[in-house]
Amino acid sequence: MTDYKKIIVTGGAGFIGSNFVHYVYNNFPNVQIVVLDKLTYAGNKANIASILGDRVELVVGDIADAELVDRLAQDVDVIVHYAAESHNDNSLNDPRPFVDTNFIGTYTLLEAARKYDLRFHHVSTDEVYGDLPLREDLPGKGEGPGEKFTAETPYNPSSPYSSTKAASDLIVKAWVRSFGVKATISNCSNNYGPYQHIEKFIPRQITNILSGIRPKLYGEGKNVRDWIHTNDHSSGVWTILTKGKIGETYLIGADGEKNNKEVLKLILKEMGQAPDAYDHVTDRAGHDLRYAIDASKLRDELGWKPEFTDFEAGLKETIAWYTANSDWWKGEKEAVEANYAKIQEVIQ
Ligand code: NAD
Ligand code: TDX
Repeated sequence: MTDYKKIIVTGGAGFIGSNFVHYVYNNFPNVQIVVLDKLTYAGNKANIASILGDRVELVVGDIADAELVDRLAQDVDVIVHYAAESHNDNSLNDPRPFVDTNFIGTYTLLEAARKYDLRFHHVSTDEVYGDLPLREDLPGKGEGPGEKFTAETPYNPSSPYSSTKAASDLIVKAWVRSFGVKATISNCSNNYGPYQHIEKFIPRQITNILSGIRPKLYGEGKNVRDWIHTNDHSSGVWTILTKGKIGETYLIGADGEKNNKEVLKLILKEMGQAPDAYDHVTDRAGHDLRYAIDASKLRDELGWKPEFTDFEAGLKETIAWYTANSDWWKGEKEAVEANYAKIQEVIQ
């Protein structure tokens, strides 16, 4: 249980943030939630519409708006910070919003946490560590020392997105050390589940198939991502918020490594498509090869464990969700694909 009475969740109308808001709403009936979200192209009021009311309030605004943040911070105990510009491909086209939101926005929230002595949790990504070699190229086949990310792995981000997230992690650490802000950080691997924007890999391919468009695989599809269901990310963040040690970084992951081609083949199979019914397209610039999380610190020290570890079952449910909720994504599909068409060429 927790003594927290009122929490701000930034980015709580986005994919992972809204799943966290539902998680807290469903599991902790005494907690009031203020969602602070700018409702960018990635934010959607519909993600939390069913629970808005007495316990959940949506404030539409920018985390870099110091006056607004100061006002909201005055009567809460906690800021859980999810808001970000989150898509690597967008960061390659136009990095500026990533600096404004991920860096300046985080700074603005930290200053409010400092002023009002709030508990602060910063939601970050494994991409701050750069990438790892493929398992087959490593002496311990991916399980040896240093062959997964840990909290000790040096920062080495590749993209404007991941570098601005790395920068935000670093100022959180500095605000803990210099000003005594009561902060923790989590770095999580790739999430999947309902409400994920259709620009991202899994929902893009599902909604392509539902729209009669061939799925698009970058390069040869050998890049590995370490998939975790977004509900497990939520329980990990809550565990850190309630049991984590101030100043510590915890990595969140559920041992879900798969290469992109494997994931796409599972989607094609589940959706009754031929195994080769997809296109290879131009690879992402600077495309990270492999991410893999060693979550033993969170498991061993705080007793967390993931529950939704059957990836195929989770993927099936996710496909069913996008199939049943076409109203949620259909209006945006054409624009998302037109945007991709500008940067990706079919190479087969
Ligand atoms: P998302 O793009 O789906 O949602 C981001 C949300 O933040 C949106 O609701 C958007 O409106 C809001 N937002 C953006 N700029 C804002 C601003 N200036 N002020 C207020 N709100 C703003 O992102 P997501 O995939 O849900 O990621 C959420 C967080 O989790 C991010 O910090 C991301 O770095 C981190 N993360 C994501 C993953 C992943 O797999 N998607 C993995 C690890 C960590
Ligand atoms: O159409 C596609 N085809 C494809 O092959 C897209 C959109 C992606 N890909 C590849 C690129 C990646 O190797 O799939 C993989 C996953 O791509 P994204 O969904 O764009 O995720 P990624 O770049 O791995 O970053 C995600 O995980 C870490 C989130 O978007 C980040 O916010 C998070 O920090």
